[in-house]
Amino acid sequence: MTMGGLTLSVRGDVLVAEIDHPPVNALSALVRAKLVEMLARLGAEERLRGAVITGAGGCFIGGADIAEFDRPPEAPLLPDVLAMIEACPKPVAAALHGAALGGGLELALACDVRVAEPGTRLGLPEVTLGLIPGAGGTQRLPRLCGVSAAMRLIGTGERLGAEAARALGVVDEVAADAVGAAMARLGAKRRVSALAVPPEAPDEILAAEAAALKAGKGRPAVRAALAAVRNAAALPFAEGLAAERAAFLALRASPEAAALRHMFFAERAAQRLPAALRAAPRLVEEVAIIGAGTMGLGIAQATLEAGFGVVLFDTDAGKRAQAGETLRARLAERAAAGRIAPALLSPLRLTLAAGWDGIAPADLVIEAVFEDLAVKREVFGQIDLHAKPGAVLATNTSYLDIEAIAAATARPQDVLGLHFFSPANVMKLLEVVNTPSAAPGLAATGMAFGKRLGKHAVLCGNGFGFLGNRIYNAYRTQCEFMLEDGAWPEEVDAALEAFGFAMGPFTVADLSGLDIAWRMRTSQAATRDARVRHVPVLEALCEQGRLGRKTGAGYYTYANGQHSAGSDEVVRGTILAASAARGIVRRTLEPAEIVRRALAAMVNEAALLLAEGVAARASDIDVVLVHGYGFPRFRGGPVQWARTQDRAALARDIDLIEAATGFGFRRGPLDLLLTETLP
Ligand code: T1G
Repeated sequence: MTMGGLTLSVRGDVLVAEIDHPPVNALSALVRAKLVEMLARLGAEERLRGAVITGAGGCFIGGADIAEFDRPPEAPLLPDVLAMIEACPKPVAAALHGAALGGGLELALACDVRVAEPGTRLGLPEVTLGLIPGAGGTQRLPRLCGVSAAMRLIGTGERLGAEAARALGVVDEVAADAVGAAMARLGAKRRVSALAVPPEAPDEILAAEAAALKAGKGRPAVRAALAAVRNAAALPFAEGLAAERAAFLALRASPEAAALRHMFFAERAAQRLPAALRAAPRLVEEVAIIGAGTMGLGIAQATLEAGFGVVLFDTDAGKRAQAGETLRARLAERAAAGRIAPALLSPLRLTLAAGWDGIAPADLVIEAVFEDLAVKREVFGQIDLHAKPGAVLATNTSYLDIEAIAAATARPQDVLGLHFFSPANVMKLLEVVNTPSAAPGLAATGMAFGKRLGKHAVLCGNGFGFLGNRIYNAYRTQCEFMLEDGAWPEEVDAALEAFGFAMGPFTVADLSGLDIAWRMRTSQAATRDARVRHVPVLEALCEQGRLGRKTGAGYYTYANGQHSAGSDEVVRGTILAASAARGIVRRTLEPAEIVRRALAAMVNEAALLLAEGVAARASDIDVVLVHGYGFPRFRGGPVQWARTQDRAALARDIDLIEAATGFGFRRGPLDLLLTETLP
């Protein structure tokens, strides 16, 4: 019998309750109500000796319904439903497969028996949403696996495999027929809440706590989760449960939890192409990569690790051979560390092409050569001559005009931008840059390829700097204005790192090398409008040989790989000269002003990008900035941050940056950015 959300059937004398609530059987209010009805039926029918709860489709239960967290809690509450399972006089088992996460695992922990199919992933990932388990997970899990293991699992949100869960005592058995095995195990009630927490050496617990705090960067949810788990060993179950619930409800209402929920849904929304671009992607199995430099190597590694065949071509035979050795060594290392399947190495699907004809079998060709339009056009002329018809021709350019590159071929309809971020085998972001001349399915092919690489692929229009670099340039330009206005590099960096950025803009600039921007700015100098405010500090530092960390000095000085706490007299002298040349009377900038001006620059540029159609949706911008530019995830990205700000204050901040920028400033449509909902 299907009750919408739950299908009941009777096998022998056991009631089988299959949760059927696509796509992940989230424990919505409907499902919770059906579970209560199921328990009533179990108790009422004499012939039934117990029940097995399982999930339809690809997983057991993907968790509580995250979409419900923006609304007031709705009865029956999950903790109450789980209490009813434990209070039920008849045994209830959980048969797990696919994923048993969050509230899903908590439901299983409230059962008397847990059996998992091989391949099941189990976990309590609530801290990744700025929460803690809110349905008894922090109290029941330690009673099965001990406090230190529970701290590691709950404090990091990591997921366990079925065998590891059995070894920890979290599941009783791993069986291919989890439902059958669970039925066989139905016997006396075994309430987890009645178990004692296994005793452990205090230093075990301290070590686990320290590790989880470090992994979670000490975020509030991690601290709360660890405190809740500690309670399991210190308080009676009911008290520990009440404390857990109170902590959960407080976090659920926090801006950080809202931001992390926003990121969860924004990452998934980014996978959805606008209707006009939705089409079947082309089949891609063989990928040719042109250029065996840092980016080409990183892209090749990511592509091999995702199971594609790779042809790597570089005109330099030495570079090609070296690249082959490096790739083989890297993948062997990754397999030995258990990060990739060893089968990928036997045999490694890597071919080093000695000539352009080697790219002929490729379904996708990715160019990763020097960032110069003439060079890229020349390479695309060759690709056009040798790639098979129907192959997708992609450029890894980070800001050049895709259409200008495509024009070097006779097939612009097959040319796409695939902007990877360095190191390409590590960074999760991929900008998929579409052009108006692209054939149907081309963008879909890029997005599907990115997803198979395990990346957050985000669709972009073909505008200068696409999404991330355009916004980051606006942010960094505003920060350079602040140097002239009165701040030192270390003050700007410190304010933005306190906000949550992994590194401030001047530390980043030194790390990536000032010469990248120097080359671009020098090339643009002749055509730059003299009325546009331009801060000449970076060029002045480069002219003094200060290219950043790699030369031992940039905005900071470097010794033994560490950067100096502050800027030195050379940098300060250069900045003072710039301020004087512009007639600026320097003033102190407080951290709050630094943050608001820097963020306003991002928000304003985001509004322009959305209005220009370079961004398909506002939340895509958050995915780009969090996954490509170190924007703190717990803030949810610049758009989510802007939505939490007082509108008038935000408008005043944009007035500030408009005044600081002067000629050429373009104000973006803030309302459009802040009211757009996820399509
Ligand atoms: N709630 C609502 N929607 C969810 C969801 C959830 N828990 N999980 C997934 N979805 C949607 C998702 O938005 C997408 O929607 C579709 O399902 C497929 O997701 C009380 C408080 C289960 C491993 O953190 O890890 O329980 O875009 O693309 O790759 O203590 O989804 O198609 O419209 O990710 O096959 C804790 C989150 C919640 C697990 C499946 N649980 N989900 O991966 O599909 S808080 C989690 C996942 C909680 C309790 C606490 C994965 C998955 P759309 P997908 P997938």
